[in-house]
Amino acid sequence: MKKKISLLFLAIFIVGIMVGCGSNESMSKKVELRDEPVKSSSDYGNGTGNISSGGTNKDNNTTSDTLKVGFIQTANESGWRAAHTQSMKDTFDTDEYTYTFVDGQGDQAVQIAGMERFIKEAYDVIILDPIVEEGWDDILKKAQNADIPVIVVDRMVSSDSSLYSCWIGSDFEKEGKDAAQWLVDNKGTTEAQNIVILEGTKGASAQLGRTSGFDAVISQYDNYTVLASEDGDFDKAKGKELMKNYMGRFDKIDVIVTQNDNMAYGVIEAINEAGKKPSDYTIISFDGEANAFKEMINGNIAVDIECNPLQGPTIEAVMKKLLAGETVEKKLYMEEGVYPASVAAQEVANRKY
Ligand code: GYE
Repeated sequence: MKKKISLLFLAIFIVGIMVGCGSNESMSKKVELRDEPVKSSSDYGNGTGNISSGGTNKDNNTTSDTLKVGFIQTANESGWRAAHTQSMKDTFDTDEYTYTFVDGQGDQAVQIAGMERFIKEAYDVIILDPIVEEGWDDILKKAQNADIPVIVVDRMVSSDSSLYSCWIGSDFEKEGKDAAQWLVDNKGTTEAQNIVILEGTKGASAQLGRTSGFDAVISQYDNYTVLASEDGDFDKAKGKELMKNYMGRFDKIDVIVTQNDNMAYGVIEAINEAGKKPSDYTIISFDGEANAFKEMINGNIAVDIECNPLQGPTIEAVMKKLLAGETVEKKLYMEEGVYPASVAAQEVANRKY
């Protein structure tokens, strides 16, 4: 009997949710719509001062003659992410567009629900930043059947490229190779070097590319040994825990590769708390946040491989071409560089995120 009653309650609850999904307000409980990024990129580091891309923004414009652009973000896990969200807002939250932002909250199901919503409400364009590469076929087909172009940004989907209009982002494989090449150029090919790697979110393009690119180069040299390469989820606290774990497990660590700056901040804290010095290691990081440049000036990070989050204007230019019926590149890479600590002091003022 008890079981029957609880099943009944469960059924009422599920129907309640489904009915609720019809209205924007209830939908926003699951697919949270946020006008503001929760934090700016400066909130993620150890440094102070607001160095986010800034810009003036207005409330959502909902007149029918503006182009409806829906953007689905991954989450708000890093300074890089905050800068990316801000760049999109600066570009699209203007009089020219009706701009709706969905915070994916690190959950692919929330992202898919966001896509469903934009399809149902007949948006003109959907911009998707997929948390992981797998699992997009069905919803992309749905968007295609509804004739809504989907621009995939930052991370990639593994779906057939006929299912979306184009992709704009970073060459993660190259970033991984650049990191390893810098290491080989600076630490040589004879002295034994033990490496630990802190990987980003499993299955995310940035994790996959940075891991395989680094491995492709470093595996050619016998003096480099990867002791461990484990998941830190692009998260500062998880990165810190993982670094503590590595220090407990391995006696001799020479090189630490953290697949984003956020995890590097956690790594630095873990090393300091263990009574050691970050400068005793070669720490390689990715993203190129201003806070990481400050850490390079402090001697705590050796090199940062840039990953450019300021994609809004590039995405807008491609979107306009697409809507004008022009052909666009199926894959478009952002420009980015490699910044060793030696240039950090002269470059830090130029960092926009
Ligand atoms: O490196 C990391 C963020 O997908 C390139 O995601 C992006 C990565 C970036 O959380 O900081």
